[in-house]
Amino acid sequence: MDLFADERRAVALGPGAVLLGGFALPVAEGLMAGIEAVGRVAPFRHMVTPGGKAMSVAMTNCGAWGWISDRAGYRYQGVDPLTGGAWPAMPQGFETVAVEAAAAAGYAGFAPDACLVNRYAPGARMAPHQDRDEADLGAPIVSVSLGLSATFLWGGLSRGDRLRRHGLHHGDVVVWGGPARLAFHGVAPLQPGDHPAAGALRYNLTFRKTR
Ligand code: MD3
Ligand code: FE
Repeated sequence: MDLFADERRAVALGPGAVLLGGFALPVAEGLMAGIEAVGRVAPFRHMVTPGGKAMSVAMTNCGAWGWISDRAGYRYQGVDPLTGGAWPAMPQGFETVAVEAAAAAGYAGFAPDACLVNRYAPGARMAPHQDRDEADLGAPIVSVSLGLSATFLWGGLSRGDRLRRHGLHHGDVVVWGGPARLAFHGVAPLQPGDHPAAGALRYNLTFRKTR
């Protein structure tokens, strides 16, 4: 099935970064149901940074590996520290939309083994950072935005590089690979709102190949 219908926009945000506007809209309802199912097994929680502060974004994971942060640092692990059990498997439709988006952006054969699920309430933000805890930096990261819109910030390979802003909306997918893979990026504080599918919240799925 080709989800990349003609009316959807593919925009190069910059070298290696491809925005597939609305790519996940046809499956958004199923993704929302999957997020709810994941949250029942591995509850959303506010992880603590190595510096000891709780993150404003609530997180959980699905797939074989999950990203966690605590006083000891950042890492992927196969066991949820909150429950002591494995992370839930990726729900129906998660892997398919990520693999199809990657292929549409030129990355055939993307095989994600982790999906980090971020939940933003009004005021939640993500400070600019690099995603570099994955062993295979040749694989892209695929992000899917759901619910309220957010202002995404992204810069260059150095922390000091100027940040550009881009709105990310319900159903948007971005594939970050090649020269964009190690770009600094973050999310501005979420503005209050009411979304038909997500109420006062924004969700973001990031699919990663960690090994
Ligand atoms: C650019 N999440 O989970 S998604 C993260 O909206 C994260 O929750 C944000 O940054 C969010 O690590 C942004 C867009 C994104 C994800 C990964 C990237 C952009 C990226 C990796 C490299 C470069
Ligand atoms: Fe990130």
